[in-house]
Amino acid sequence: PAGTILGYPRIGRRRELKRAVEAFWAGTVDAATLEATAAELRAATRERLAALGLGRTDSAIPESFSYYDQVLDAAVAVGAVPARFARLVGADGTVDLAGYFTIARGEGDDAPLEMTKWFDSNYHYLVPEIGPDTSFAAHGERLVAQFTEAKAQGFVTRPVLVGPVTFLALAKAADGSLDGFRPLDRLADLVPVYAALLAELAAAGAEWVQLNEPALVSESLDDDRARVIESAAIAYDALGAADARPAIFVAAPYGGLDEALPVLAATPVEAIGLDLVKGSLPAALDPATEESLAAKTLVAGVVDGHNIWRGDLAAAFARAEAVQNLSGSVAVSSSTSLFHVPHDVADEQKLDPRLASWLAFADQKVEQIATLARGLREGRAAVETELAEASAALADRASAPGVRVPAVRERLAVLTDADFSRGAYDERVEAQASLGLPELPTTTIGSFPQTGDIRRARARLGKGELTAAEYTAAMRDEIGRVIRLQEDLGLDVLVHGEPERNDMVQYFAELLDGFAVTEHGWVQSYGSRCTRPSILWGDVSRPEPMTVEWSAYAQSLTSQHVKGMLTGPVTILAWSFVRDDQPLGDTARQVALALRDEIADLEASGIRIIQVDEPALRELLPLKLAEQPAYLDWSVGSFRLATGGAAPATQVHTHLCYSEFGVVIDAIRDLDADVTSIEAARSRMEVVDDVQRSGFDHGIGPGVYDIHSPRVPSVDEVRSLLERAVGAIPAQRLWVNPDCGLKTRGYEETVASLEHIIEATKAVRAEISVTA
Ligand code: THG
Ligand code: ZN
Repeated sequence: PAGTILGYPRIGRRRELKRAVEAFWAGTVDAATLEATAAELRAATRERLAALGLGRTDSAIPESFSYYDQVLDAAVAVGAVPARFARLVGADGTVDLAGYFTIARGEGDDAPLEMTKWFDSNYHYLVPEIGPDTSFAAHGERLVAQFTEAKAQGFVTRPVLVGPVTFLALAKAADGSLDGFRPLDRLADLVPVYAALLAELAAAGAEWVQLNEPALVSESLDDDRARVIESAAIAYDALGAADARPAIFVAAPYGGLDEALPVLAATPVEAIGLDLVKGSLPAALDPATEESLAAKTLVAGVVDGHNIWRGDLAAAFARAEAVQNLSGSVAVSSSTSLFHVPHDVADEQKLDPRLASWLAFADQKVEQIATLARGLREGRAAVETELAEASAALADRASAPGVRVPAVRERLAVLTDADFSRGAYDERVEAQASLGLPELPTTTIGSFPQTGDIRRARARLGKGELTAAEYTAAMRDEIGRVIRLQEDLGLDVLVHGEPERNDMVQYFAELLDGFAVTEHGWVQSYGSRCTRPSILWGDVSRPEPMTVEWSAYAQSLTSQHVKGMLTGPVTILAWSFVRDDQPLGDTARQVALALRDEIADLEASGIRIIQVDEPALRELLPLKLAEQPAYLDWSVGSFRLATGGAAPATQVHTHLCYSEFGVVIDAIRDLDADVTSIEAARSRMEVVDDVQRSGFDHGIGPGVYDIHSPRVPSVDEVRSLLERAVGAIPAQRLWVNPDCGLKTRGYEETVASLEHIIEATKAVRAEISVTA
């Protein structure tokens, strides 16, 4: 048995690809230079993976590079370029690098492909647009070139591509498609194109190809699950029957295949990848499935590709051994691609060595896989030392100071239902009347543009070029400017603008006990953008107030209300690497208690409105329906625990990003925030209908300005959005705000947009008072 991985980080150990791609966009390097940087990165990755124990010539190393996104790569490989970008397709049907990035990022009035979350991860992919007339044509040039490049380097690697079922299941119907059309309707047209791609790869000498089909584990797709599974049978029966092709490895990360396993097993594919971290081996298999699986290679995903823990290697070995009962041909693998984790723990010289010994980033995981594969080959005794070392690290972690803090645990143990409730909403509305807010109050989500000056000040603080006092003074200046600007604009509820925050999660992680931050632990979020998730390793508590000084300072500058701004427990978990040794709900409640104390301190300092953001609430929703109620229970519960101590007269706000609210609208209602702001500008207030239909009866601020684009909405545009909202939601409960924070925007468009929002609000207020 060999070891393999489903994929490897592609942005580079020091984000070399990000830098090169952004330089290409800026016009400071040409396409050939970018191609050369990318080729160097791929070459270095292959050498590194071989050095860590993957085979050089047995197709164990995946070609999982992407310049921007693997779903866009698949769209380009099958020629599915939206009509508005037809000009980017050359005479030979290919799209060059510049064109590829244009599809990803848009140009002029041509909007980019939409971006949305990749399964239950923090990665965002580009959504293909497929209509009844979308033409498909095989363009395997890049796949073939990378395989050939590897061969010249002395490797036989394994090309990787998003599979046809997942590609279509993740696509959206192109504009103009008839009602009821689904991209999966085009499966029969797409499969021959995949067959042609396989033929090109076989001709180049590829022995294996990996087709990623995570759609087969999800129960949360737009398409009916039975249809998705049936599509897999059709696609892989057809691809299996193609005469010139490499061996096919279908990988199914992010969960168990469950009822899709017998269907996939019945197709002629040569290998199936099982996620044995999120999923498990089926307890009982029908004889036909047993027989089919016995004839295939089973790729046992026993090393977690989605977290950074070294974990229980002996247990992973036992799981891999169990797979050997199903087939004589087993490979050991990661459960998912490793692109969800940073490169190498060894890069983290400032991390506490004890904590570092509990961790495994991508390179450590590859070593673990190589160890397990050797154990299967040579017997457990051959790897006993490595298994024992991992177990010892695990035991050390369990008993280390800070992992279990009695005072934190005692506080959790005595919580009662009353701690999760703020009392009747109507009574809170009455108590909050003293806030003296106008009808249709205007506000922003929290952050104002992070200027170069702000970022430079933070960088200089880090390098010791600014003292803490100088940094604080610079941030206070900025807060003063932002407060004055909002007063001049005529906003009703002000914010301090969050200049002091590098990131809405990392800021809190750096101030809470139980977290560690990394130096180089970047993971790709989308395109060239990365985040550096903090490591939540121990019991969480708050040594001292985190935001009070900034908020109180801002409040001291104005007679209007300034919102206190916190990040909610679910989002803090979702955007960190979270401990795996206790239920997420327990961890979330610890974070919630720290935030609860912060809210009490904000109240004591005179802050009357406090926003607790939960943009990731939808993001962590499990793919399996059976797991969703428990998730919603702990996630909503932790928000209620964080805010449950706020006085009735304190107005609690929350903010959620993304517009797919249908699914979680009940959960949003259960949060019981007094006011909820949500994205709506891009979905043209459709969300208002969702809100109305659900009977949501608290304050709501559907965003009237799409901050994801530099475009300034006109007064009329905002006014018509507001009129639509006023028609559906009583004016006493309606707030007016942009649809997200302004951090990534420039000042010019921010000011213009806010002016238009305020003018539109005045007009609508006048209309209401006339009709009233
Ligand atoms: N913070 C964290 N995680 C997140 C988001 C966040 N995950 C989901 C969502 N927001 C992802 N969105 C972004 C948006 C912008 C960037 C990254 C993810 C970004 N990153 C900078 C870059 O790559 O150049 C680096 C930022 C930095 O220097 O800290 O712009 O808001 N935790
Ligand atoms: Zn948002």
